[in-house]
Amino acid sequence: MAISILRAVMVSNSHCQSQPLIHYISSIDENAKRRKRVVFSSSHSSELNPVIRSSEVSFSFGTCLIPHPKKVEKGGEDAFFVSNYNGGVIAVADGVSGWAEEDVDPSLFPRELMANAYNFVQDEEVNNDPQILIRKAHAATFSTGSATVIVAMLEKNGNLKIANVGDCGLRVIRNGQVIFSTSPQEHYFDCPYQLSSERVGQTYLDAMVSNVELMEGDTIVMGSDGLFDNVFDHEIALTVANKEVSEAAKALANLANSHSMDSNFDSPYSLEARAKGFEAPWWKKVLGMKLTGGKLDDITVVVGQVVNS
Ligand SMILES: [Mn+2]
Repeated sequence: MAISILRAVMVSNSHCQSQPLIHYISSIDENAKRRKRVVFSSSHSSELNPVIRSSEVSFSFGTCLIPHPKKVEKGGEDAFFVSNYNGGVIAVADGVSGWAEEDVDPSLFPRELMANAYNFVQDEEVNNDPQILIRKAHAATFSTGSATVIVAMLEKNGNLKIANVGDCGLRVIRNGQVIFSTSPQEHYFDCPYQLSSERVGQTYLDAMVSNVELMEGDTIVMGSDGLFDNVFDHEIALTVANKEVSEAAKALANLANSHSMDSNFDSPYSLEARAKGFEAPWWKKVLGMKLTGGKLDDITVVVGQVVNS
């Protein structure tokens, strides 16, 4: 992030690579999770009349990460994890690329942050609160750098808790429509709120916190700005429709990747750039063209479908 490149770059490597740098899936027994919880009524404790409680839900996940074409070898500067803890926990962090100018590898901070967050998922003090998870993960991170971060934790009753610092994002899709969207936080164009190793950065207290009641069949899409700067919400809803989660994640990342390299595509990023007063390069203006194009970036996509567990 934080590099406002609006140009087309031809690269041959546009297929999805599933090489997340921090990518954990906890080893909860899937069979145990899938069993319906059956309880017996207290007044008539008869095994012939079990009372089936309203069912519990959890996420089924698909993920895809496509690094920036110039950062393929190192795997890019996004990091993420998914965990099956409780109803499911997902998080994405995006390293601020400006650190490269200070001879700091921008991928170190987000990777350590995600590794720490993963380790704190079951922490008693965290207690299913994504904002506290961000606090503890940030406090335990000693790499130099900074990152935007989003964390979402699903409870088995369907309550999704989200905490977001910066311009990663999350969408909830129900019946083909985006019914919930996080909003990006930024200081100014291309400079998002960010957790940092330095005092100037933001903290968990700056996180935007949201709660959404999810239902079986809902789909959530979490991603870095590389997704949301290149793909509109209506495209996200259309792309995930009727797809299995890993196919949906791959299709979204591929769509973001192709838009990011298309100098004629009027992307969410170019719309925002124009709204903030940025203009097209002189040669485009001479031709009567406006500022367009996708944004080259690391692209991380996590798709979660709410299923009965
Ligand atoms: Mn980014």
